[in-house]
Amino acid sequence: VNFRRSLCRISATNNEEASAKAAAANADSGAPTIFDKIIAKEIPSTIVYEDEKVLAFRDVNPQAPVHVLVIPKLRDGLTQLGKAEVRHEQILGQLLYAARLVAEKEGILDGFRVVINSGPDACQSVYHLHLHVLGGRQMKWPPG
Ligand code: TR5
Repeated sequence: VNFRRSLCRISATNNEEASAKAAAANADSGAPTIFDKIIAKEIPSTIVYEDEKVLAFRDVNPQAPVHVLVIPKLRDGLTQLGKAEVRHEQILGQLLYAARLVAEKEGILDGFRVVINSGPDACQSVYHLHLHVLGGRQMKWPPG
């Protein structure tokens, strides 16, 4: 797992010690994350879509011309998709539908990708469930 995790890019640092610390800090501890501060608007973000349950904002490190994160405003224990429970069914559907609204707003309905990284082997770095909506360029398959 550690070997695989080292393939995940952790922030912009290539300092090993800092990377190890960042990885430890980013483990799924259930602690509040940076996204709580974005939801509370204590940290600025570029909001693309918002409703009662869902917030969508631009990723700070975009991997495509359009790269938007769609998150539940209430995390409710949903730190990662791998921990979803039946009570989360409704919000999971709402997030996916919001991803489609974002794609329409961003003009990428001709082709876009929705990605959820769940857990360390998938390089999840923020433990508040989020969908990545990516588009605006030709996407490749298979993903890395
Ligand atoms: O790696 P996973 O799937 O967990 O995705 C987390 C995403 O959050 C990455 O694509 C990051 O670029 C993104 N991210 C991290 C921060 C951040 C952000 N997007 C917008 N604004 C952000 N702020 C203010 N702070 C971050 N640490």
